[in-house]
Order: sequence, then C-alpha cells, then structure tokens
Amino acid sequence: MLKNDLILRAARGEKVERTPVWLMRQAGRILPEYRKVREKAKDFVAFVKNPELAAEVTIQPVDILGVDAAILFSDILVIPEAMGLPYKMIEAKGPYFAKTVRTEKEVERLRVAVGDDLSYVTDAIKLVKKELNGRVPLIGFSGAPWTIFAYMIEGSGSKTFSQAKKMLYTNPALSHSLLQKITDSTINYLKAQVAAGADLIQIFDSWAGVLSPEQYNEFSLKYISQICDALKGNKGNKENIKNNNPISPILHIPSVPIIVFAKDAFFARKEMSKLKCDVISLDWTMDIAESRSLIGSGKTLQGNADPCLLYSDKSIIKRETEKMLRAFGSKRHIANLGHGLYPDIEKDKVKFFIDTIKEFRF
Ligand code: 1CP
Repeated sequence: MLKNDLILRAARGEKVERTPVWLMRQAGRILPEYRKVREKAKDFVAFVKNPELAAEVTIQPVDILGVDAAILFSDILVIPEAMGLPYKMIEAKGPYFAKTVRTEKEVERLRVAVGDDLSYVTDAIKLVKKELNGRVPLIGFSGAPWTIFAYMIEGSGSKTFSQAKKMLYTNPALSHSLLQKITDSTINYLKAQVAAGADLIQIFDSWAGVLSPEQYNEFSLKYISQICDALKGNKGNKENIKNNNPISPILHIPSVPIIVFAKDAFFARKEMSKLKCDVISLDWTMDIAESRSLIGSGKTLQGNADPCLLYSDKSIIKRETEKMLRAFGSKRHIANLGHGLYPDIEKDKVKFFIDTIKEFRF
C-alpha cells in the first residue's frame, strides 16, 4: 500500500488534497549527494548498470527534496544497447554510439530486446520499491520510439537530427521497420518494469519537435499509440502474438497510468488526446488554457514551468509557480517543469519550488 498516492490519483482524475509534484531530472547533478555516488562508478554506463547505486540516487530526491514520486535513475539509451548498439556517455557532451544504423542489413542485425536483457533495470526497481516501502510511487520510463530511432541513426545528440530525418525521407519503409523493432523492444521493457513494480510510466519523446505534424503522426504517434495499447488491456500483445511478432507474452500486468511527454510538439496536442494514456506533459512553450481546450478534460496535464525560472529570486519563483498552479486549476494537474532540471540550478531553489507547490491550496 502506498502512503502517498497523490500522483496516481491525479493521473486517474480522482480527487486530491493538493497538487502533486515531481521533477524531470530530479535524480541528477543538481544534488551534491548524486555527484558523490556517481564517483563510485567507473562511468555513466557502469553507474546505470549498477542496481544498488541506481536505487540509491533514485531515492535521494524523495528524501532531500520531498517530491511526491521517485523516478528510476537510468537512461532511455539502455534500449539501443539491449538491441545491439552500445553507447558511451561523454562528459559534458552527451551520448555517443560507435556503431550507428543506416542500412537494411544493419536494421536486420538488431535484435528485439526482451525484459531479461534489462535485468539490471528491473533489479534496481525491486530495490527501490523495497527501500521506499510505500512512501511514494515509482515512475518507470522509456524513450518514445522516434527519439530512440533518432539517437540510433545519428549516433549522438544533435540540434537537427538531420541524418535521422534523412532516413524518413529517403527510406520510409526501412524507417518503419526499425521503428517497429524499437517499439516491440520498448513494450517488452516497459512490461518488465511494471511487472517489477513501477507504479506509473513516462514516455519521453524529447525530439518530437524536429518533425512536421504529418511526420509526427506517421513516425512517432503511431508507435507511442502501440505502446499505450499494449500496456493497457494488452491489445497490442494479442495482435503481436497473432502476427508472430517477438513480443514477450507477459499477459497479466496491472494497468498503470501512462504519461506522454513530447517536447516541442505543440502541433500534436489534439492528436495526442486520442492516445490511451492518462497524462500529457507540457513544455513551457505550450499555453495552459489552450492545451486544456485542445486536449479536453479526459486527461491529466503535467508541467510546465520553464526550468530557467529556478535561476530567479525566490519571490519570482513563488509568484510564477502560483500563477502556473492557478492556470492549471485544482483538477487533473501534476506539477513539474517543462523539461529536465539543468545541472547548475541551485538545490535550494529547487526545494523552494517544490515547497511552494506543496503549500499552495486553492
Ligand atoms: O553524468 C551525468 O550525470 C549525466 C547526466 C544524465 C543523467 C542524470 C544523463 C545523460 N542521463 C541521466 C539520467 C536520466 N536520463 C534520467 C533519470 C531520472 C531523472 O529524470 O531524474 C532520465 C529520465 C533520462 C532520460 C533521457 N536521457 C532523455 C529523455 C529526457 C530528456 O531529457 O529529454 C534523453 C534525451 C536522454 C539522453 C541523454 N542522457 C544524458 C544526456 C546528457 C542526454 C541528452 C543528450 C542530448 O543532448 O542529446
């Protein structure tokens, strides 16, 4: 039993006493305590693969910042690695893949990941759940297939992801077959996370904003939709079994709330309202009232303060945070930032932002 289930209730549209809050990248470099644990691992990938260390930094923001949920410390890039494309995290630069995928042969060679390939993640989830002992829910996550595809083709981060987009234009059939392999892997992975104890799931589509609305429907939303369907009611599962797809046959996992975060995809908000997800996460460029009217009242909204707000004085943080809470209203809102915390934001300001939300009453 969870002692604090505010986020789960808010996600399902049930009554809450106050707006719940957690922050993207709360388990990260803004905490000196995180940096200390990180030093114990050889590098970022070794850190992610160590369930004890991953569990420790997952719980830190619950103890130190007082957030209403933990998010598993891991990375979206564990999926390419499980499919056969290992990555490195280069300090101050970001991810780097020695091998990328550009040809039919290279797509064929990739495997569909199954839950067991990522047992270091499910082991970390089990440790976190034990250690949390019901204090707050645990959020599991994955990248959206498009965002994972973008890293696998590009081989690193990019401002434009022009190589990944080039593949969409020059070989849409190959693009679809790679996206399908990533989607099947992601479904297996998320099911394993839920089976291990994740209480809700967030899908990060960090590079949604480089696509046109039409491309977004065809190359991203279609696959996010398959993931939502497979996690809810196992519809995708039955279809996959019928079509002999290599999807893992875990049929009985609880149906957990799903949050979809598509950064910069202001153009897709109406389409996203048709997904079988419970929560849509907004970035700070998306007007709150307009988003509510496009998405309707059937979903919870999450977000959407600009992380840079947390560089300001406390009086401004308080004023802007309360303005945001009023704009979302008392129903169906989970407070968060519009994207992850930046590493140089002061921990004290982050705590102040969280406390402002927790103390606010309508
Ligand atoms: O050494 C470090 O500490 C590196 C910083 C770091 C951290 C703390 C990276 C490198 N990843 C993470 C953890 C992480 N990544 C979490 C943990 C939980 C939490 O939010 O607290 C999560 C959810 C992610 C997800 C992730 N990784 C995304 C999606 C969210 C987003 O930020 O848009 C993406 C795009 C990545 C790739 C990635 N990992 C790390 C970096 C620097 C990047 C982005 C690189 C780029 O610019 O393309």
